[in-house]
Amino acid sequence: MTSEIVTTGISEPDTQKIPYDLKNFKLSKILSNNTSRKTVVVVGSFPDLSEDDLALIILEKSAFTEENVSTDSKKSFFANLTTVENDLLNNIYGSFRCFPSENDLNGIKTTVVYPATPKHIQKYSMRPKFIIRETPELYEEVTLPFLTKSQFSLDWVYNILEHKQELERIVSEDPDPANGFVLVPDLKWDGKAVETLYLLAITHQRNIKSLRDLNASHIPLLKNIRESGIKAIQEKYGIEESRLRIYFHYQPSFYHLHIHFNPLSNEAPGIFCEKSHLLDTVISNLEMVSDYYKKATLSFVAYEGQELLDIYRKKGVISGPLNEKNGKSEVDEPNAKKLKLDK
Ligand code: G7M
Repeated sequence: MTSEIVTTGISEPDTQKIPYDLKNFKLSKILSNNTSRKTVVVVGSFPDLSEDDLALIILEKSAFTEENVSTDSKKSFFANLTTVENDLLNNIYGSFRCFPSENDLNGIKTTVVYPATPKHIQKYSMRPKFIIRETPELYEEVTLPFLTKSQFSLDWVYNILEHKQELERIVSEDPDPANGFVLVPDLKWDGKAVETLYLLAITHQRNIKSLRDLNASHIPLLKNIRESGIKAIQEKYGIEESRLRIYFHYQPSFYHLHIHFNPLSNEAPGIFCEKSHLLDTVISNLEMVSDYYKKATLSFVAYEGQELLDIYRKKGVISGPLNEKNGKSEVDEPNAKKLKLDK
């Protein structure tokens, strides 16, 4: 197997011009506000750019790094306290609101999708969830035709593979067309605290949509991603193999094969058992039965309002009323002009 690992730097600020000014954002709706994850998702617009295009913004308070609390570091919380407000003092207990001056301690990870499609907005809205037990027949009859006609654009994936975007963030790359992949930080990771490290391995092969398409011929690819990914992470971030969670999502949001890497310390969204499939288990299943994922019933989660859920409801697989908005196809258009938002 030809395998070439190139380790480059990450988390250098991107020097591209930002096409919108966050200060001009006008809020239309809060889609979700997760107090334990300290994340809020809002939708609105940049009226200076367009009245019609919608912007989806995810704000997330950053996790602490060890440096943030090290009293040896000039960047630490303790070295940078400007204001300490006293909330309560009672016996041995004290509660304060502290305001550090250092930017690193106050950064808010901000993810923007602009223009956002109705599908993006639906993805981040809080809705009831349902489990769908997808047999191989249901995959062929229902899921596959649906995802073929209606899926998120893969342009961002091809931009990474073709070195058009995120080049400076690449952690390692194996250019082999059959077994190669690119390892990059996930959009969700701020590139700072290794405790919340989140990398994605994206295959150079473009014809594997998801776990469902895997068979024994892909074992060398999967083992290469496993071994080379672990090696690169160990070298660059000092995280041992035994501390890594390496897995697929089913259903994924993007139908080009990719594998998630994060340390166990990162309780990343989507690691719950109805969504994630450990790479080791997938390899082992394929070693035992070469077409395991063609034969298996795979359960996945669908959300209220998702067109796929309604298609399954029409089939009688899931009960519940159909969503009126889903009478028509859920198209991945570049703007969301038709979307009506309640204020
Ligand atoms: O659920 P699924 O397995 O499809 O996960 C896709 C992952 O891709 C998510 O964890 C996203 O945060 C990540 N992602 C999505 N986009 C649009 C980008 C992107 O443009 N760059 C990077 N590096 N990751 C992305």
